[in-house]
Amino acid sequence: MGRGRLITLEGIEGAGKSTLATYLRAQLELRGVAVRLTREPGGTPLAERIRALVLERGEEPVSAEAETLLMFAARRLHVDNLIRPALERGEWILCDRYTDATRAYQGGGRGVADSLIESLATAVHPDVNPDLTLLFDLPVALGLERAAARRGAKDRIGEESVAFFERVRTRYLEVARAEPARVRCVDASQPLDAVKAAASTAVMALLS
Ligand code: T5A
Repeated sequence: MGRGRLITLEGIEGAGKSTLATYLRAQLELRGVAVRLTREPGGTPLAERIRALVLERGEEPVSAEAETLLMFAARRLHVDNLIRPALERGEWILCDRYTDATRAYQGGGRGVADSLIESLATAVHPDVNPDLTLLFDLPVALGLERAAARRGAKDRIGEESVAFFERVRTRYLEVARAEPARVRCVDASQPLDAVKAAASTAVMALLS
């Protein structure tokens, strides 16, 4: 059995990642692929506890660097205990956010140095990088509107300013431009059926 595939889904809040992850899992399963749906921060019991810590609104300040380290601590648990073993069993992983989210949110949004993020990425997952990343891109106002319509209280990062999410979106697009072979940009402002078709085409290409 060959190694599985790691597919990551990225974008600002409300871009449609969770909706598309569920859809793509069903499409792959129809084709007989063993698929695991997971998310970051989180994906394992301990990493989910870090998620709760990093997203909760508490009294104690969380610096951008501390936030970055917590994201990578959760990621290492996720890679060691879920992602790498599943890939080695030949399973495909659909992961709702991965290191590009740290590049976009902590790097673009908060101004954490690229050198810190890239050295942590190399240390934490030198051998586990996405085969394909789907970047669901849409205007910030539309993403925030969709996210607000869907969910209740915002978490600590979700309550950031429009300017913050503009920086996040810009950084995501920079990552896509820098790595066109890995990152497929999907226009997420389209009707859902069109987004599903574009995402599905990109993922199914990995089967051939
Ligand atoms: N974070 C995470 C970091 O800062 N650094 C990191 O390294 C990592 C890994 C948690 C937070 O953590 C931060 C980023 C986040 O702030 P999260 O749990 O992924 O991230 O939370 P959100 O991105 O906030 O998740 P959302 O649920 O808001 O966004 P999704 O999953 O992109 O959107 P989804 O699928 O839930 O869709 C939202 C709504 O829009 C509709 C859906 O039906 C749903 O109602 N929708 C559409 N409607 C019309 N047309 C379309 N094309 C649509 N697509 C979706």
